[in-house]
Amino acid sequence: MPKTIIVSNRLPVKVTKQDDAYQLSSSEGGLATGLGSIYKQDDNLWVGWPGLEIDRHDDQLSVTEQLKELSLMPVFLSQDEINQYYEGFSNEVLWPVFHYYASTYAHYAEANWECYQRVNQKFCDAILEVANPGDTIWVHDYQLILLPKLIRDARPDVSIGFFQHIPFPSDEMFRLIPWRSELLEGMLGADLIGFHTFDDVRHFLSAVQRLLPVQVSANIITSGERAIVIESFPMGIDDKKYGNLSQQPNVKIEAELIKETFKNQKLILSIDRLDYSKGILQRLHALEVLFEKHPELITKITLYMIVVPSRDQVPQYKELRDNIDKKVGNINARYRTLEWSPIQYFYKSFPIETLSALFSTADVCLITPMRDGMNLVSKEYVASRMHNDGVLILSEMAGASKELIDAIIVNPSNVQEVSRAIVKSINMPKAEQARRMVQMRQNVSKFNISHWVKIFMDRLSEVKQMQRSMQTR
Ligand code: GDG
Repeated sequence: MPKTIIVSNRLPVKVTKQDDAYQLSSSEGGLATGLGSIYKQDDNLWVGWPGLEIDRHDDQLSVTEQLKELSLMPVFLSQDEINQYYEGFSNEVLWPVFHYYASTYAHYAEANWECYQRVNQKFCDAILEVANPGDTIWVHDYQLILLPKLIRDARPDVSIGFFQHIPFPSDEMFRLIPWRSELLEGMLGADLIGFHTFDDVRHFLSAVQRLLPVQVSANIITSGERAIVIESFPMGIDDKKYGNLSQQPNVKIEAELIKETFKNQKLILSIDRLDYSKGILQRLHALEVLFEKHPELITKITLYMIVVPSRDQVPQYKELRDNIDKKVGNINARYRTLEWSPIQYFYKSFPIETLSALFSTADVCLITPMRDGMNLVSKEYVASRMHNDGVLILSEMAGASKELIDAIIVNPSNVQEVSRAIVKSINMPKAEQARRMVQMRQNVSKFNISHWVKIFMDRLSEVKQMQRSMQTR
């Protein structure tokens, strides 16, 4: 029976080493939950890096056995490979260029590109050990852009889907990359290529048209004998999980505590990974503008800002972290009173129950990335608002803004506009909050993660059938 293989850089598992033994616990992020209905069935499996360096052959064998029980198959990477393929190329070329930070952060090093190619080949070799003709392979994200072509060249008779979770930039930005054609050719090994938004699709099609000798007609690219379909599939979340979490007794107790602590204020929540694309400094600037223009709001609002640690050994990220520390310090020092601080800033991650308590308590959720493929936090806030209240302020640069059109949509660079949006949201009448939230909740619940997985997989099999019928004509 044909099987489905999911491939991503990281496996949906947390591997830790205690004494000399490796412990596994499955990490149920949104993607893992959505794809659980697929990779845990029959002979299906998920291929990826287990998340830490395991260099002894015996340890690799024992971890492989343990992972097999969970339908997971590891690709082991050395520290050098992680440094060059993951940090050096994926995060210092693809991430900055795809988020429009080419001139500030992109670092084009030939050695990292070579390693990126080698590691993509390593993933391909692992897949070829298990893939048979007729199987379906769904490759995820920018770390594995070359993989669809590598698999296609070795096994022309499989179905390959590729989904990119981060934006695809305008071709003016993309074509700066020295290895731009190889990257596009890599993706075109897939039968179906998906992005979060129609804008990403549009940018990808113009880059292909401009850089490769292929034919592009509407959203179909013809390359030799093959037709490749490019479409948008906005990713959803497990909405019921967030609704249910907010009703759990322990979460309700935590929510009550938060309410009590901030009882005389409007609580504004923001949650991001530490990244320059998330617009954290610009958001803080908007808060400064707000206090300058509206001194009456001093002591009346609190920004509860969670920044989840990420890559803070890398100089640019460390610098960003230092700048955030400094800016938060300045604002707090300038405006705080004995009983009140304008910003409650946390540089750490929290259990999902605490996030849920915050989501269900915050009067406003303020999400202002400079660029974001989708942004799932915005949808998690909406899914947690069981009483149809609360206001979402959302950057127009997040993919989610194309769906959550009842949010207050802002340009994150326009700090005046963001500060006005905060004033509007804290004064918004309950009836308007409800009208907007009901619409957004319907959207988040209808287009949830199961729906996303289903439409991508259904479309992939339709595309494959279309290709087969073209070949038999
Ligand atoms: C990439 C793209 C795209 C955050 N803090 C904690 C925590 N989180 C969870 C959130 C959310 C996830 O992490 C973050 O997802 P985002 O979508 O916001 O952002 P990226 O990590 O940059 O993800 C993005 C996504 O892929 C999917 O395609 O939307 O655009 O950049 O689920 O809740 N979870 C816990 N503690 C925390 O402190 N437990």
